[in-house]
Amino acid sequence: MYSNLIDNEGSQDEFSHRPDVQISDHPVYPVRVAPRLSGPGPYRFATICLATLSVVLLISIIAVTARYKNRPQGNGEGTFEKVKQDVNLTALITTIIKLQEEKKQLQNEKDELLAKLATKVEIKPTSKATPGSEVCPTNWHLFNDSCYLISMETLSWHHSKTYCQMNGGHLAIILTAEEQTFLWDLLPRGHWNAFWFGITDGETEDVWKWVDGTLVVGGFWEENEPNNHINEDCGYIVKTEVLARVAIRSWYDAPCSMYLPFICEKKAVLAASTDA
Ligand SMILES: [Ca+2]
Ligand SMILES: [Ca+2]
Repeated sequence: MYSNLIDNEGSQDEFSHRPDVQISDHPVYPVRVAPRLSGPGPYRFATICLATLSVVLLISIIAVTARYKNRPQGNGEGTFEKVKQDVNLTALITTIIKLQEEKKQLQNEKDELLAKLATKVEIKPTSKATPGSEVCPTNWHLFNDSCYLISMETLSWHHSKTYCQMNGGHLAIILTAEEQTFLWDLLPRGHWNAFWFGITDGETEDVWKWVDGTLVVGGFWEENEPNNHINEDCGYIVKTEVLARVAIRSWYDAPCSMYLPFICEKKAVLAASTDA
């Protein structure tokens, strides 16, 4: 109906069939005809093109989206670099573990060699010893009826204990201020010269015992020691370059696994009689 109303030809026909209207009385205005989408002509062609283009565009978007989703995360080069870094890190960790094992093995071998060496130390009283007097082997120092060795080697507390035992003694047991001062005077000064001696609270925390199993009474601890600061169950004497430090406040506790020189003690022997 609307198409008839706006149809130019149709309008003219209607007026021409009405006797009450003179065509000449009514100027005919040009009427713009609305484009009919379903009709033939360029509009229909454009519509088809537009629809086709939309479908193609839609298919393209779907294809690109699907392809993007199916791609692995990250680009190929980045993934390769990450794998390479992982491999390098694994190799580095393996090397560190291997080196740590070798270090441990070397330390054990060192301890074994030192222990073997200790069994071969010759106990030789000095030739000047008076027959019947107490004497000590070379490099051991006599005090009262004991001999003391200040080691040149460094060992863990437990290995130093074994070393002293294999030399016929034990880690030093220091019972008096005189004995403590005697040993202190033997020790060289240094930045932090520490020496294991025969004291531990390894069995029960804060119950200090000598290596012969007896309880420690008193002692010559530095102020605020022993403090078990980092799980410290073995005792050492320290002598530094600070002259204000004194023998009777020189004990510290430390982790037993530390490698330090140490002090052995054993009974002095009687010099053999030279009488024929
Ligand atoms: Ca402790
Ligand atoms: Ca301590």
